[in-house]
Amino acid sequence: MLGLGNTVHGFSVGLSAAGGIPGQSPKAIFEQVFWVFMAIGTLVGIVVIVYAFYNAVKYRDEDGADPYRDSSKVVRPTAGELPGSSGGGRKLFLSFGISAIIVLSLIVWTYGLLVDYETAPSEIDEDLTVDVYGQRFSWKFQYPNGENVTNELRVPRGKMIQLEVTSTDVFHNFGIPKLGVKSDAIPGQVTNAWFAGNETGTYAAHCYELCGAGHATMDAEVIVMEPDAYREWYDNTSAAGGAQTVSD
Ligand SMILES: [Cu+2]
Repeated sequence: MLGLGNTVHGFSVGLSAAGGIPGQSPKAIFEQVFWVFMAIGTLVGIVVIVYAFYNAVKYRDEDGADPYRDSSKVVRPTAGELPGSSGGGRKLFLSFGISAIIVLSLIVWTYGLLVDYETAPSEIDEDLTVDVYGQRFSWKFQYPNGENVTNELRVPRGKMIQLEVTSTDVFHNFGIPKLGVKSDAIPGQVTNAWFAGNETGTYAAHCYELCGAGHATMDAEVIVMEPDAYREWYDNTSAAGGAQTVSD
């Protein structure tokens, strides 16, 4: 179990490292789970459908040639009886066995990944922890240097960003669909979320908890910037004492 967990951990770190991002992006984890389930589901579906067609053709009714028409010639199993000595028992055992192995492996593997998901990456820069406040009907982002921005979150590309999400009034839910972020915003409670933007650009964030008449307009922009441009912006925010930095 431990060994498997480590393997899984190594695999997902390897995947996200390929994208140039330290730690694991939740989006990458869920995409991995989705594609593995999709592949196995498709494979099992093909096997079942092909086998069903094979049997439908093999045991098809050719006029007059069907021995099962004559019920006196058919030996039917009774309730509670395993299929007879013609290999049916082995078939039953095999299909149950293979199904159990597939399902149990998927459960263990998925839970291994979700444990990783629940653990915040340790490499997050303290500078990149942003407090997110939901309030009817806008989002306030507060940076470690005290800078406050409403409805606009700037982050550097290729870095893991930690969000500490809460609300100042009612339940909200902060989500950035394209970046795989979705987090409850609950008054009196802080919910952690983390993500990384691989490509620069502007992404839409919305509120995903019906919170009143302005819910539909409770949107924000997430701007993924080149790290240098971000650093320049951050160092010149009013809360960082941008004017002083210039006079230094
Ligand atoms: Cu809301």
